[in-house]
Amino acid sequence: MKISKDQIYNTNQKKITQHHARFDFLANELDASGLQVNELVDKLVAFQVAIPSWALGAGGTRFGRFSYQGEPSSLEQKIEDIGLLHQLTQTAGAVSLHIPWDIPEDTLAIKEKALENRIVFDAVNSNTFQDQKNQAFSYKFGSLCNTNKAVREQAIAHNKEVIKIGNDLGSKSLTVWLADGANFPGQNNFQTALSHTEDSLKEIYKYLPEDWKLFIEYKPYEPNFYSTVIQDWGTSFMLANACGPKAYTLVDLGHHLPNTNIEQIVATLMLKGKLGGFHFNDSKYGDDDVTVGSIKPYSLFLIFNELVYGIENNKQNPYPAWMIDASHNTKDPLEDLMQSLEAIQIAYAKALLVDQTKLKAAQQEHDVVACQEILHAAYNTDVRPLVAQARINAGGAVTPIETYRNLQIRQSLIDIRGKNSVASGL
Ligand code: LRH
Ligand code: MN
Ligand code: MN
Repeated sequence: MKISKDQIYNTNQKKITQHHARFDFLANELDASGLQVNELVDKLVAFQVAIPSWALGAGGTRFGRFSYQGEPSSLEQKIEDIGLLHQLTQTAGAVSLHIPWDIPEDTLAIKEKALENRIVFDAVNSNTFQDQKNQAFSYKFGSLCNTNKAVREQAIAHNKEVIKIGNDLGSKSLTVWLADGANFPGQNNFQTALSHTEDSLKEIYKYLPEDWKLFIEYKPYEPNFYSTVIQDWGTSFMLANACGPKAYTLVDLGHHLPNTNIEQIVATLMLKGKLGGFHFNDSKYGDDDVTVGSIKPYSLFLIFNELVYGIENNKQNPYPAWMIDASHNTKDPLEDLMQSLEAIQIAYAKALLVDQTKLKAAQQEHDVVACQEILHAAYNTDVRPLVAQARINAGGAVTPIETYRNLQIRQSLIDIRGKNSVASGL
């Protein structure tokens, strides 16, 4: 199903007078402080975030999963859902596939479906954290780190296969996240596990097409609760350096121990030109995968402040690949993703407001209070009219969730797909 441009336009008309009043008020203020409002809006229009193929259905925990009606049950339907998100928000122009959860059966048909929905293929994700049917060896005791060479070879072969699938679709990057680790002390030899992982990643790297990137994701714990081989950004960074210039670290916001200074990690990686990819979500305790900006919006702003600084100043760092990596246990996944996209745009817009020249001067003067005031001035600005204006300029909805509800999109999806459809994935 698709939303017509007229439907969006007509719904927008009910909101547009109010929006203009809010936008003009903010634009005047920003203009007075020397900001180029049009440039800000253009930057927001250009900011696109990939939606993972596993985020379109209801997620769950190991205690249960409560399905959501009208869930997409094929990759085609998932791409259609991303198409809907993109029509409403104009921010979700890419999909990130997880293999083998979402193997395209007919590559040409999938490419066509994506094109129809104006969706491009972002990073492809390999999966060596679960055993698949008809697999010769188990990953129970690790994949790329396994002490058994045959297991490592199987995991390397899978990654090569994922690269091949991605290449056929037009992807340009592979994300590797490993669950490899140990549940108990003594189970693994740390050095052996790390060496095997490095050697295996180098094998995968060798197979990477010239214009591809390899993203190495880290995570401190889970599913292994004593140690994880690629536990932190330092390990990922070291492995990326060992692989070569096309390998980068991927930061997932939920993959840090509580109170980790993620913005500092971002700054360090960008300075070294090694921040390749980014997974957005929010977290209270661990890898909670809750809606972006729902728990720590100020942290998200501080992280974006470093991203904006890095994009501006660290030409040695490629433009990062953005993806939402969240799970939807109680909400309509599409509504949840719209909330996440809005939170990302808000944090980005606020970071764009930071007066970098003044901040530098205040830092130079050791004026700590002024430094903090400059960040607060940006953070406390209500930038929602800017974000809405970016959507309007791109042909999206002034208020995406309200429009989605008014147009009764979920009901239409249930009518088409039924109440009991189930999405593949986590
Ligand atoms: C691991 C992870 C990784 C993906 C996804 C399913 O926790 O963040 O990025 O494989 O979850
Ligand atoms: Mn992730
Ligand atoms: Mn995760």
